[in-house]
Amino acid sequence: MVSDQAPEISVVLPAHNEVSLLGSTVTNLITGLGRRRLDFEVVIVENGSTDGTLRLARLLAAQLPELRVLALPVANYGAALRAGLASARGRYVVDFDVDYYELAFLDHALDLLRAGRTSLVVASKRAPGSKDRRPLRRRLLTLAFSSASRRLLGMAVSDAHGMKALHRVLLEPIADACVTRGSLYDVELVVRAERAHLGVEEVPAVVAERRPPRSALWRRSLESLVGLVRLRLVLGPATEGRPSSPPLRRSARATRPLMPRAAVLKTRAGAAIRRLPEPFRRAARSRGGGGGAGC
Ligand SMILES: Nc1nc2c(ncn2[C@@H]2O[C@H](COP(=O)(O)OP(=O)(O)O)[C@@H](O)[C@H]2O)c(=O)[nH]1
Ligand SMILES: [Mg+2]
Repeated sequence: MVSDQAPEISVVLPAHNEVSLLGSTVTNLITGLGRRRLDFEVVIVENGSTDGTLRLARLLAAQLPELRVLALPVANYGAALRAGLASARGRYVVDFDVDYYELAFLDHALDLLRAGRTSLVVASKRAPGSKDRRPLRRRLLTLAFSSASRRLLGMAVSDAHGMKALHRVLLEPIADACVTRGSLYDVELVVRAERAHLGVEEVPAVVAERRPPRSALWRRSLESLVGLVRLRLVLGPATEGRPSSPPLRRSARATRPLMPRAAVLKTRAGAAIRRLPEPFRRAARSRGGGGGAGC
């Protein structure tokens, strides 16, 4: 459902070289959100893609009024997320990855946010009740990174990377204060929110690998470690002259049945894929074309 006024929900979707997944992800999201009769917008924030992602995003946006596209010149995940949060108009903002999104998480997070129970909901791949179906080395990397974040920064959530939902106005000053760009933007956002006692709640996530990692794991580990040390210098330790985070809230996960792929393709958003130029249509078909994790 779309209106001229600010929507209740903005879904922010950073996208970099996502030509094979973007079409199906957008279709799933718009179909699933529409079926819930939510008032929403989806904001794709692209930067630095070399595979036609920006063109695809704009072609989709020309057909789907709920979809907006932002483009920045240089590839940078944190800068993209920051720009998406700044441009979001919704009362609540949900941050999904093109290859990792779950509308059951959105349902659950929305319940918590609307009830005023919390201002930031983080989906954790390590919380009790989560199902992490990624390969062992990816799980180990998440474990190591989360442990280092807790030790160095006093982070209370068990995993800060991935899906998040937040109360936009309450988190705006925190998002503005973050100095990190790149892949650790999420960690800084969560740690700052915890230290400001804004109310952070983690919920268990279900995650499977939809594609192999796009950068070598050793390189990613090294970058993450350097980033964490830098962040510790910026933020200081948790207990130095400031109260540490309040006790973390955890809640059980909500589940919803998936919508079959064929059903998604028959929707208005699915039709937008069928009208794309052939190379984009083929890419969407070869990587799942609709249905899947999100509805
Ligand atoms: N705009 C933008 N998005 C990015 C960038 N790097 C990653 N992303 C997006 O961030 C999300 C997570 O990236 P991904 O490569 O799957 O990282 P991983 O899940 O940590 O392996 C996806 O939606 C990507 O398209 C970037 O430099 N710019
Ligand atoms: Mg990913």
